[in-house]
Amino acid sequence: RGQKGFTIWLTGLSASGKSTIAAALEQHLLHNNISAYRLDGDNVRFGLNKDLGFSEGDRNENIRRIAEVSKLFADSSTIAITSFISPYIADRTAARELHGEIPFVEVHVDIPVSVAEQRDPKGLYKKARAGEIKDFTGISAPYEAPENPEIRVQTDKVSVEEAVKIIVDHLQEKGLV
Ligand code: GGZ
Repeated sequence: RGQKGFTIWLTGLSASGKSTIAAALEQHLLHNNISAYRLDGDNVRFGLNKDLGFSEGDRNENIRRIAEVSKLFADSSTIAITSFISPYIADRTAARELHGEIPFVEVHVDIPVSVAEQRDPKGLYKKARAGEIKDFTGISAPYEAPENPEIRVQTDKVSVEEAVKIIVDHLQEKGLV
């Protein structure tokens, strides 16, 4: 039986742990001979979407293009793992609708803003508080949490390994892997 492609869509604040979970999940799938490819800021925002910033309109377009690309990967029988803040419900809904029959697994990488701000691995929250970065998600730009995601992982409570297990268990339950 050939592998079926689909999309695992991570959403959450900066410093929530999306990229770390995405990388660990990708490794887990690859080690099990399941084709997976991760889309994140490093390989999308510096290339395909380097013309886009962080205004609401640019984020809408960022997410629209990422949804199109993830669908192409899913069409090619690969599991696309996307790791972007994707703060607007309407954009994530559009991404889901674009996928049509292709499964779309939304994962809320959930963390209180206060905890993300304490972590602040890149000092971005500090800069946002100081007004040096404007429109910063959670501080001066909105984050619209998913109302009904397939999966929610609370990264102030579970480890990366536990988060990966929660996601993989869900995929197995749904017969996706
Ligand atoms: C939020 C910003 C901003 C602003 C730069 N707001 O922690 P990071 O650094 O590595 O991840 C954040 C990343 C967010 O890009 P996305 O493409 O995921 O955003 S969206 O889905 O909303 O389009 C952060 C950095 O870029 N960054 N400026 N103003 N995050």
